Amino acid sequence: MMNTRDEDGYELWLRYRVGHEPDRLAQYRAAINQVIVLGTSATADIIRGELSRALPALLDREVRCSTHKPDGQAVVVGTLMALAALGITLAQDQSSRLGEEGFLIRSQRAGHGNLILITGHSEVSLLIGTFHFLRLLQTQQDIRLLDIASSPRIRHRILSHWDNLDGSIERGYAGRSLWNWDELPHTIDPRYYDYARACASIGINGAALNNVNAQVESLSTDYLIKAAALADVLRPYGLRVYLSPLFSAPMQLGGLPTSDPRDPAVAAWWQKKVEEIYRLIPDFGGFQIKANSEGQPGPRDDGANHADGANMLAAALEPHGGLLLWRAFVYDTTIDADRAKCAYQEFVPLDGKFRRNVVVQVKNGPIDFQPREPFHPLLGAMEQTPLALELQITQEYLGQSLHLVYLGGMWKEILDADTYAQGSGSTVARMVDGSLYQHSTSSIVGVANTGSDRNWCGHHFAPANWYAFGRLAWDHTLSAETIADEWIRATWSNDSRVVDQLKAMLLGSWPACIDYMTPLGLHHLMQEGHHYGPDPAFNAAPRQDWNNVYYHRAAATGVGFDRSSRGSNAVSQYHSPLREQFDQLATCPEKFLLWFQHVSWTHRLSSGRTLWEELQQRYTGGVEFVAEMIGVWQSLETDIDPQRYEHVRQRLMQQRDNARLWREVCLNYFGRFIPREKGGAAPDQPASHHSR
Ligand code: GCV
Repeated sequence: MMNTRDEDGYELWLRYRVGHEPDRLAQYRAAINQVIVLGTSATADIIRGELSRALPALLDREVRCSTHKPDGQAVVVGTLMALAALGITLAQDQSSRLGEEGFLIRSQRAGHGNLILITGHSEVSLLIGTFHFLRLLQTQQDIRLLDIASSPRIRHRILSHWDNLDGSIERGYAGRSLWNWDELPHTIDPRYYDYARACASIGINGAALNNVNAQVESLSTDYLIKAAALADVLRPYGLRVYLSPLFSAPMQLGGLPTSDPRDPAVAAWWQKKVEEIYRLIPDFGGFQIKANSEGQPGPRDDGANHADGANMLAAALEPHGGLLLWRAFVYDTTIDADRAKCAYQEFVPLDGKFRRNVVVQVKNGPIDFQPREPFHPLLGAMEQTPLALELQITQEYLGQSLHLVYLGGMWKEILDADTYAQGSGSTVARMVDGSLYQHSTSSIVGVANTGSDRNWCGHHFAPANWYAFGRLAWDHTLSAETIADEWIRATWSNDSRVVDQLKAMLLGSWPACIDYMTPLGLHHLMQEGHHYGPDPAFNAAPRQDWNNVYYHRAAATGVGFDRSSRGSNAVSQYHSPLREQFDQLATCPEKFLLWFQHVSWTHRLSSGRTLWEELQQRYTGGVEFVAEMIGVWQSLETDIDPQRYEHVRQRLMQQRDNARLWREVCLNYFGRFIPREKGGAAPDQPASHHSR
């Protein structure tokens, strides 16, 4: 059947369309006659609004919504206390383990009917639970005997917006910033509410509003009032706001002669500033800060270290319950000539020296959000400091909003990676959720891919990554496949043929992107500046470690960065047995081969092919996958609404052309190092560059 109803993607995964299975529809209609939402708070109103929007659409009939006692088959949403006041107690009480945001969804017999109870300790937990219940309907689950208890595994689940105060977004590929700073605090764009809804639906509970490359004005009273207006919108949805301050603000904003964290006047300035923030935003989440990195000011400017800087800010936040997320994205190559080693060397000696409310925020890999990196060695190296995992949802190095690349698999690979910090089973996930070292706080941060584009993220498939981030932040044990399945059903269709085809596309898209960009452990081959498209020959940056030749080191002898014990010895920053595994050519996993080893072009890989042959095979395989995605997408034309279909089709064509360019430019370039008789390409004119 032709799907003609046009959609523009604005509704994201909250489209609420009737499913394809008639039996399920009958079941849902029987179970949901009435909806009762207890409570009068703003959050209770949001829940009422969401159910009144979703249920008639999903059930294709009206549903009574009230605050009265249930009669017959009803969904009842209320805190445990509110349910008790109505005489409803849970048959089995699991509430003690729920925490503040966890929820229960229970089928329970009461009086003349069957109830579905959605409950928890706080109203926000009810909102998250309500969205979960709606997800069950959106994904056509059996709801006859529900017994779900769910709590977040990670406490702080934050979207980080690299949004500038002038409305531009650093590494943003979906239009302008969502925050209209010029019009705040008076004009509240309705879109803020929809942003909050989308975040709450996947359990995100924090938004860092401004770029970590910070502008000092973000801490001025004018801007704090604007941030407070946003906080007021986000609060009933369970989201707190965070800000990224400029470390030298005491000088620029406060007129002090220094921002040395050891200077009492500097500490006092921050204390007053933080007090001002909490007067305006009583539930302010805290600061996320980039210091002494890529030109940002920091404590080292005054000869202090990262702990001095972090502790001074943390001390100001602590009385208010605020968190300090101190980024470990630092690479001062006077510390080590291998950029991948720098952060570890600066931070490991500081373990144990941070205040209780400091969290050190570590990117997933040691370089910078490349298509694939091994996990950052810091993630296995700090026992006494809670670590936040920073992931990048916006696809800076993965085709931005022009390529369809689902990142669920990448993030699972990182979360499931075993650091061996406390023997086997010491996964990154356990480090991040705090369970490995029994930390009482835990955090995960995703660099947002949202913007003012009508479809939020530029590409209609990019919200899959926003969604996956939220779902994994809530429960990192979910599989990339389960998350993809949910997102597809809610975003596109419940038709099993569509679901299967789209799932294969999503799950194959990240491996394909690695292959057509940076296979076998290659990294940092992109064009400078905008970071879109290939440029392996690039060697003109002001810093060595911004050059691509620094990373691949291609020569007649072979290719790859020797980080083994014979080279930079970055392998030593990993625990055994990884360190030994990565150290040897024979045992280094092929996916990280050229990350850790400089390998001869004629070296044979597990496929039986030489390295050079394998590289060609990988690049070609990646391109072929994109071509296949186009075929699959075209076969679904009648199942997808026309506007979204055409938009995605065009982007897939662009992705295919760009993937081909990556293959041509990279193989052409690397081929120059290989003698012709061994199959190398003739030295050739550089292939044309793609400008973004
Ligand atoms: C916000 C990379 C990006 C920068 C970004 C930086 C960071 O270098 O290219 O745009 O700056 O990472 O994470 O701080």
